Amino acid sequence: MSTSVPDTVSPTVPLGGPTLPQERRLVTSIPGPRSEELLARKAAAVAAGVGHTVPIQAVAAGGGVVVDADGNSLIDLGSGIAVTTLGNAHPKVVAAVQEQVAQFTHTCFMISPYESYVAVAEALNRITPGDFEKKTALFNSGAEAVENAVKIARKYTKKQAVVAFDHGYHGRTNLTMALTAKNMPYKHGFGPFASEVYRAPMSYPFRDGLSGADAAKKAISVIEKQVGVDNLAAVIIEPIQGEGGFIVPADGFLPALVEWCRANNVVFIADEVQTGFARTGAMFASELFGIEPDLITTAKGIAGGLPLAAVTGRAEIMDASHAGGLGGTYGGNPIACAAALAAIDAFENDGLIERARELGALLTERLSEIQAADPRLGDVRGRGAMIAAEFVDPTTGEPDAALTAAIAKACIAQGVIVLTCGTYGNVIRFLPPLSISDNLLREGLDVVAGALKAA
Ligand code: PLZ
Repeated sequence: MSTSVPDTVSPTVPLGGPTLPQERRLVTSIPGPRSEELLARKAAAVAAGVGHTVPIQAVAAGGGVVVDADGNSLIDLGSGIAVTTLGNAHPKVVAAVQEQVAQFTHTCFMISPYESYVAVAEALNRITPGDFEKKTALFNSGAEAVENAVKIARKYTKKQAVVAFDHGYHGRTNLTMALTAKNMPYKHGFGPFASEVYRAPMSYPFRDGLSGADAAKKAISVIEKQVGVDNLAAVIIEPIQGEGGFIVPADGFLPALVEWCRANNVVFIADEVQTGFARTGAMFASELFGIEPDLITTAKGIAGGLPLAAVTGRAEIMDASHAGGLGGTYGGNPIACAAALAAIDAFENDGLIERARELGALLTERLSEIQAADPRLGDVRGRGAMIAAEFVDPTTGEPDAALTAAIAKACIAQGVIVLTCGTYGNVIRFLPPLSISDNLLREGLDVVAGALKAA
């Protein structure tokens, strides 16, 4: 079943959802006057540290577009950083939220439990990889899920150290800043960071040229020599790194790490906050590498845009905490849970995994064409609707962050939302909503190709 939205042009701009005209439409320059007005208010009222990539005032979004207050319609190739995988204001999510919000908005699950939280836990236990008994706990953000996965792993193993990887990203709270590799903008000046966090080398085939087995050997040697298995509670890794540059590890790297963890009483945590829920052409990216993590952290795509996050994993590990040891006021909020149940229903039943693969094929084919004609595009990689282009100086292979920034800026000015990423800032990542039409995606990629040529 295809979930692509027809490229219909309707004369009106409804309040949101997939009935928006599916077109790139620029009626002012970006930002237009109404967006400028909001950005001036933002500068005066919002803390300077909170940045923005696209200088618009968003008023509606759906299908494959974001519409601004000036009437511009931008092609969305970012999904609000891999969140609106289903499509913005997806009708199933809208209906579920509307029904729940009129029933009750909050009781606190730790005070008076309700059914939807339990149903989300049951669904996650069922759809995450691994045919073993699982349990789930719900939280509010990806970072909070990661924090709790580490707490749980420490409690279970009675050990303290945690290993994260070069180029890894796990959040902006104190522990997750420590786990995150990149200094600017995430960590600079915000220390001291949490202790007992160590870093191992990642498999990065485009830059290290190592096989998965050799890269794993190198990482394991660093861990054994610098941390020691008797101190190590958990290894945490994104199966495909997100913020770090959509780095896909070489075949065999992840299975070797999982096997080593299992042999050494180390909890293997897959951070699937960015890769989860059909994004990579599988329900979870772990499946693409044939691994069954002990714990999986999820967020972003889980609830169609509402804030929700989860830790799911082996029951004996998840149950290691004393009663009352896990929780939070809002974790598993009933509105977010209603949205998640609707979203998971769509992920399972509306052909979205298939759609992610189709979009991945389209992205890869077009970007490979561009690469064949222009050696500044050094690498095209990713899976499903999570594809990246890494830009380099063709003579030295050095990362070209300036070129990357210029392309992204030109795309946004022409009404195409693209996001950059990568430790070296030289990667453009494509994370379209799965509700985008083929034609809109093609048009967006044409704009990217033009921007590269002009840069
Ligand atoms: N783990 C793998 O990708 C969030 C960060 C955007 P939160 N990635 C987007 C930014 O600049 O802050 C992310 C992730 C992975 C954890 C997180 C953290 O998720 O919901 O942002 O806390």
